[in-house]
Amino acid sequence: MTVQNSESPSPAPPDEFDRRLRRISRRGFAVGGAVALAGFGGWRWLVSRSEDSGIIWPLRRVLEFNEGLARATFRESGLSPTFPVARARMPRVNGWIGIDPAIDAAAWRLRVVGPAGERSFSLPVIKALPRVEMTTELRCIEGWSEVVRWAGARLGDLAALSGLATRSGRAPDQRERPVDLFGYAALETPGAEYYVGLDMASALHPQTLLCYEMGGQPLTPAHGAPLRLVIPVKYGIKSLKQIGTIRFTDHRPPDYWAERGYDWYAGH
Ligand SMILES: Nc1nc2c(c(=O)[nH]1)N[C@H]1C(S)=C(S)[C@@H](COP(=O)(O)O)O[C@H]1N2
Ligand SMILES: [Mo]
Repeated sequence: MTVQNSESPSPAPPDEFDRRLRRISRRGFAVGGAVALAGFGGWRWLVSRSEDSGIIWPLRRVLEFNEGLARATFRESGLSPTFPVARARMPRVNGWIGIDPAIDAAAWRLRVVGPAGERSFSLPVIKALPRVEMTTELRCIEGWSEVVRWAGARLGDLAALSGLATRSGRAPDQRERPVDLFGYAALETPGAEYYVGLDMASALHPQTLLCYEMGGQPLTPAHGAPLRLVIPVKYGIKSLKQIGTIRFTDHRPPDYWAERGYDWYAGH
């Protein structure tokens, strides 16, 4: 997995110089992120937040989430296998449930809902989150699989930015504050015709992406534009295309294919 704009876990405890460098690069990301968000109307909201250790708090939460992730994936255990980019193909279009092929990406918003309230995010704001590229296998329960090159933002980073995935509103940290997390994430298409439920650990997995590119190209509506999920630790049924809403909840969400006899968890 190629991870850009984010720190990778380092095996040795960092010395003071290293620590300073990390602090600087964090600020660099925070400023870059703020500038990118500002261009898309998020600036007023951002600057109205109080600052926490010099960094505007919504961005600090994303950084906190990445720190938690670096600790949790220290040994890189539990990662889905990745492949050389040259192995990647475009998969067939599989499943049109809930998809509007004529969706207006500029008017589209991702709705994020939690017990504390809701917020919506435009595509440029999601693209301003740290970009993650990975080449993983899409496995369909129908028996076929394809190696696919993806790019997007981590669902965990969006969860952190929204402040809606935890009781406290802080960044999710599965190791340090597990009881702070809600139990599940529920995703659905804009008209709610297709819907999937995820346990929170899988939703926050570092390879679970809100994907806006496949095969090095912008996502097409058939593959779920403007934004789809890709969750390589699960079968393809969970990789919901054309996301409308993400809801964080303590109640196990309904799931389209689980209601039709497939395993709710759908891990492989
Ligand atoms: N909205 C929506 N998302 C969906 C589906 C669907 O029917 N509707 N099918 C799922 C299934 S079964 C698979 S295997 C993958 C296929 O993704 P692809 O069309 O990009 O190959 O999308 C998943 N996401
Ligand atoms: Mo599938």
